[in-house]
Parts: sequence; C-alpha cells; structure tokens
Amino acid sequence: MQEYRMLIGGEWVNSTTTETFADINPATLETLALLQLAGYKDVDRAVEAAWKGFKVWSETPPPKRAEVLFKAARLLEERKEDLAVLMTKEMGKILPEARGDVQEAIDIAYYAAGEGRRMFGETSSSELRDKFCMTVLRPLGVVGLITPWNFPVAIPAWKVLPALMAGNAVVLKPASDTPLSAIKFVETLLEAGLPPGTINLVTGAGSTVGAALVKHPGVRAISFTGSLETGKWIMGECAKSMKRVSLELGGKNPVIVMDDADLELALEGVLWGAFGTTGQRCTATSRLILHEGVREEFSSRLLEKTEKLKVGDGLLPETEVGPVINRAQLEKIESYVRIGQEEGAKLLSGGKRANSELPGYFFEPTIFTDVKPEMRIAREEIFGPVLSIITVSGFEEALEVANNTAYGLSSAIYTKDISKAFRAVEKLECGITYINAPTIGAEVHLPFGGVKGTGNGFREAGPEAIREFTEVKAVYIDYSGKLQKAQIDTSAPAVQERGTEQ
Ligand code: UN1
Repeated sequence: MQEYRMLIGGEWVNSTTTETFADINPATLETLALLQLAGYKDVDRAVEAAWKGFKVWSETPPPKRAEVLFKAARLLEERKEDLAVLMTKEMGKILPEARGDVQEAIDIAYYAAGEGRRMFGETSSSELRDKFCMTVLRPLGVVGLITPWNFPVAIPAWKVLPALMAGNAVVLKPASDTPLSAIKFVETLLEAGLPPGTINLVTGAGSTVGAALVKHPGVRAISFTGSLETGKWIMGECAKSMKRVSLELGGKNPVIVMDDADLELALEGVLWGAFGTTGQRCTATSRLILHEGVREEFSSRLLEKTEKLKVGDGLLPETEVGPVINRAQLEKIESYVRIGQEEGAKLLSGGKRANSELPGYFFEPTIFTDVKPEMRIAREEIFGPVLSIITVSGFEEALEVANNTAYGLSSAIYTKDISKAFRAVEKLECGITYINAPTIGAEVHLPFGGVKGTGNGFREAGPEAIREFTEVKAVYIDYSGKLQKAQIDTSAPAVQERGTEQ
C-alpha cells in the first residue's frame, strides 16, 4: 500500500505521531493509500516553515509570483485527466464532474495569476497641500486553509491560489476523506517553482490538526469551508486570538418554479441542481418551491426523470449519480429520511440505499412532497441526494418560504416574467441568484459566498479573492518639507499662491 507524506518546508515528511490513516474509495471501499496522521507538533513545524517561506515569497514581486501560478495552471491542464480519475476514485463524483472540478482549479489558477499585474491600490488627494495619499495591498502572513471533501481540488485551489498571489504563505489542511487529490494539486505548485515553505500541507483529523491550526498563535487568518457548526466554533476561537476568519458554511438552496416557467428547462435544472454531485454541494438544490398551478404536472415529470437516474461507480460511463462520501454521511441521510417521514412529509421517490449488491455508499435520489417550511428536512442541511418539495400559492409566498432559512448561499427562480425575475434578485437573501438556471455552477470570476448562516461577509473567487487574503494599508507622503497637522491646520487659506505661505 502506497504511503503518502506531508509537505513541510519543501520536504515530504512523516508525521511526528508515526500514525497513518486510510483513504477509502466510497464506491468500492478499497483503500487507495495511507496518509500521515499529523499531530500538534506537525502543525507547529508547518507554521514555522511557512514563516520562512513567507519571507521569500512576500518579497517576490506579484508579476513574478504570477509566473509560478501560470505554470501551475498549465501543469494542471496537462494532468487534468489523471487528477480527475484519482478524484472519482477518492471522492466518488462521476468522471465528467471530476473533470469539471479540476477545470475549476485551472480557471482560478489563470484568474489569480492574472491578478499579478492588477494588485491595484487607490490614490487620493490630501486635505493638505503638498501631500499625496494612496493605498497598497499587503499580505497577511501565514494563513491556514481548511478545505472540504466535496470539491477536492477546486476548493483548495480557490483558497490556496489567491492566498499565494497576494503574497501569503500557506498551511493547507485538506479533508481527511480526500487528502490525495490535495497532495497531487500541491505537487503541481512545487513543480511550477513555488519556493520551499511557501506552501505546506498537513493531513489528519479536523478535531486535532484543523483545531491546532485554528488556535495557533503564528497563524494570521483562517479560511474554512465546511459545516455551520464547525464554522461557529472556528469563529469563536479566532475571536480569542484576533485572527481574520472567512467562512463558507453551506446552504439550504431553494429553486422557485413559477406557473409561467418553461417546465422542461426547470426540470433539467432541478434534477442537475438536486442530484448532481449526489447532492453534495454547498450550492445543491435542497428545496423545490413549486407553484400550485404546476404542482401535479411538475412533480410527476420530475419523479419520472429521477427514477431513471443511474446510480453507481462514477468511473462507469453510464453512471449519473455516484456514491456519497462515507458511512457517516450515508447514515446521516438515512436518518433525515426517517425524520422527514416522522414529520409527515410524503416520500415520492427513493429513500433508501441503492445498489445493495455493491459494497459502496450508494443512496437513491430521494424526493419528499408535502413538505412544510418548518419541518427539519426543509431547514437543515442534509448534504445528500434529498429534495424537499414545498407547494406555494403565489410569488410573494414563494419568496417568503425561500428566505425562511438560517442559510443564504444560492437560489434560483424559473419564470418567464422579467418583473418577477428582477424582484427575486432584489428579495432573495443569499449570495448567489440564478434566473432560469440551477443553483449550482458558479464561475470563478464572480464572487462566491453567502449571507446569514452561510458566511461572515467574505467572498471567495472573483475580484474579492485577493481582498480575502490582504490588508489595505493607507500611505501618506508629505513633500511640503514642514510639519503639517491634519485636522489642526484648518485656518490656512484653501487657495494660496505658491511661495506666499507663512
Ligand atoms: C461547494 O459546493 O462548496 O457553484 C462549491 C458550484 C461549484 C462550486 C460549489 N462551482 O456549484
């Protein structure tokens, strides 16, 4: 069995605990590799190495940093297929989607590299004569990045590449279910010429390694994608040490289908949004808010299409829905199906394990109807192939139901009425709204993130990506050659002939 090491200070090293853990294929339950189970000491070593890396990297001019990122983008392109196959084995998503995941990393690599010649500040006039003002962007220092398993390459890339572009050094802690994809991604950065220590990677449990990173006094910022519960804990810890923290914590994303919608288009969108990636996206459609005028027709057509979806190993070309990530997640989904039934929702399709003859963690695409907004299946993030249908009698009620959630990441509305579409853009409380398109599929040059329980105001990707990982410094340059006192020297005439100053 191949054993992988962790990256600290440019060296691939064993953990100080000398323990390892297994990386399991969720479709076959085969062990793919063994990984280092890091301990607190490894986090200390990684942070120390990162500060050494920071010294070199932060003094490298941004356009030169960009050259490394451009090279990494090209390497990722060359390795796209290998990475995608590995990802399908490690995480379960079907191969076309795994290719999409790597493509998202390639896209952000080019995008972040392009920022190398666009790290602009602003200039401003001063309130005083012979004085110039500007802002410059400064890196934060060493940043800790904690990433989830559902986008094993794309999400590490979203965080790592803008952080590096901004001049930071990184300690990456990938999800324990998908460390290998992260290791392969990091290898491309090293080969692209990133100096030692600039990126470090530690593998192990979130409760030890992740927590050690969050609490570490040498880490200036944490960027985390994961559950609301963990996010709240991280935010509390970061408050104690005044660390910057940016959070992306999932959703309960609604699609509104109005009675004037193109139903075929909406059907395709709901199917892809709810069951693409086996429902394991933060942006997945988990609530369908259906106008009563199209309830019967839409539900029955959706049922028909859902029952045809082929669940299986993501490497097989006919598979449309892969396994869920692990046993705990499978059991969580099962428990939500029970909860839904106990709450009085009606199971329209699915609701149980699929392909029981196979060893993997397969679950049938599941639809509940007669769901009420107050039910737990309509409020809590399940993170699996489970869709709840809530019927409404009009547009205003649809908006109200859509907003009746603790989360606020993505949302969509299918309608041909332009007024309703724009009103939805105005009123839906979330970071992303799609018109006549599904809730999944955000592009890397637009900001990604959400409101309420989904996040704390930061956005990833897009123009905001650099902002997440920089501080703005205000700079004043006084070329008057004398002491000028802001807010005090107010009696000086506003207009003065040069050479007549006292
Ligand atoms: C996530 O699920 O955390 O918009 C990220 C999308 C993808 C990214 C999802 N581009 O669905």
